[in-house]
Amino acid sequence: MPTTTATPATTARPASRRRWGLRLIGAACWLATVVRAQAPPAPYLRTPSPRQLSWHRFEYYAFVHFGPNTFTDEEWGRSQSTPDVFNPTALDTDQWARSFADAGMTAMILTAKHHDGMALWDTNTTTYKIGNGKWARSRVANGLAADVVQMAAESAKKFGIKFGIYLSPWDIHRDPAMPKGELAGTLYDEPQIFGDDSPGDYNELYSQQLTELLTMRLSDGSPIDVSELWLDGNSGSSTVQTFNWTGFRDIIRQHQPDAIMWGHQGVDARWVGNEDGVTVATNWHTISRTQDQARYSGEELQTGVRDGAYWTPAEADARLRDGWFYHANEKPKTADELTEMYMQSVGRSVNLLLDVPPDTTGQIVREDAEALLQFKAQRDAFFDREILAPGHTVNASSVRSGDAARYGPANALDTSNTDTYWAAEDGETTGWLEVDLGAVHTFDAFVVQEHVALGQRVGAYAIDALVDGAYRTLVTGTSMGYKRIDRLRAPADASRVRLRITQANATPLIQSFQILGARRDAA
Ligand code: FUL
Repeated sequence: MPTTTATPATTARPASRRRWGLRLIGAACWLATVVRAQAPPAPYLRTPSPRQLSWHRFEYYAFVHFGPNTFTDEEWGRSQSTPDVFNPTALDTDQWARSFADAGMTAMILTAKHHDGMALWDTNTTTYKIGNGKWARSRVANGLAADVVQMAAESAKKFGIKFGIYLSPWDIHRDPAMPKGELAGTLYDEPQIFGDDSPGDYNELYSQQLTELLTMRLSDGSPIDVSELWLDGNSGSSTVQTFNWTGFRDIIRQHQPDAIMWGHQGVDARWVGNEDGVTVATNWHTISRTQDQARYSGEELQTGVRDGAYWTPAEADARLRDGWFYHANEKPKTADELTEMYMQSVGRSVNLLLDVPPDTTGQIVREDAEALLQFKAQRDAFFDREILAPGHTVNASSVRSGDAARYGPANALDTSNTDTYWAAEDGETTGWLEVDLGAVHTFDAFVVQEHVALGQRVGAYAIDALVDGAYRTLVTGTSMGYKRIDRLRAPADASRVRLRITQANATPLIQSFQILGARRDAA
């Protein structure tokens, strides 16, 4: 092999040029380090869309089941009543919205159409709408509003809460398997197109209903703002109808791009698998099936799928009373019962949708509004005991790039900022942060949050307290996710507390860590 001889130009490179070369390489390395530290950690697998991220923060909101069933004292009316049945004596949607806002709820979702098919808004898709009933006709004749969906949307806006719509895909009114003898020969005897796949089929009707609702204008001319579409997966019929979920999603995206599409398993949020407002201890925000695929069981929906293919977090729907619609013989749950429900839904990273049904007057009854307020008082008293403050001394096993300002553990104590978090060094999947409380404190609960904007990573964590000179484990948890509330069976006393991430599939990013209890010196 011929040997190569260095050319004079290379060997005779002046020393100053070599120095400059070295300096340049050094500067490039420094710049690379700075750039790496400046760039946030890479997202881990699935992450929430911006609409899902803001929906996670809604946490707790109201379901409003209102319609013909309210007046017939049923849960599943069989589409046998004419719209005259809808006759609230003192409808007040402002009272609904005010009650929910006062109760600390962030939104309300109204049944624009339940399974019976009667529309609560002024639709062109069917004669089976409250607008054709005596109540609405008399209101309109007197210059009063009679479109309940529009009225409720306006009230939500007025009281600063979000507004969502339940539009039942299963529509008994159009279902040939559900006889409607009472309506035969009336204006409401409409074609039975549910389960038909010919042109003009039910998917078209449903799409039109969605379009009408999502493009509705409020009475001041402003467009309706819809935060969530609840596309119930239930049916009590033998008729098989294949829903055009993709088409429905496209309509929702086109008209209300920020709205969450809720269904059995998606698109944006999934059912939690039961109607009790609770989930199991391990609950992942991801699953691996779409709305078009075979249905997961209730148990599977509760748990979700770790590292699943889609970010489809769970929402737990539940009732304040026994039924979804108002029945005079039922009682609301107590504040204690609601707190338990909340801890097993919101406290396990799942949103809580609590049904509060108006009665036949068209208002939320006083005992329900009071139950909600008592529950709020209990919740506020529980959370309003935050011991940690940004000033506390906090250390961590490691900090990403050693950049304490951007990624240090003090970020986790600043609960007001949802953009900052403690990040362990890249590549580390376990680690701890330890807080020095400065003095012995008594505490009984913790709140921890992952920075889910960059994915769900943590699979196991523990919380320890320094008792008599040694660390004792008080809490062990699994999936962390958006928010976990851990309560102790008995209060603990300690001056140092440690959060340990014992398993994660990627470097943990902890958005917040709170300790709840009583300051001993203040007690
Ligand atoms: C279920 C329905 O069948 C109930 O009537 C209620 O609307 C509940 C929220 O969803 O699937």
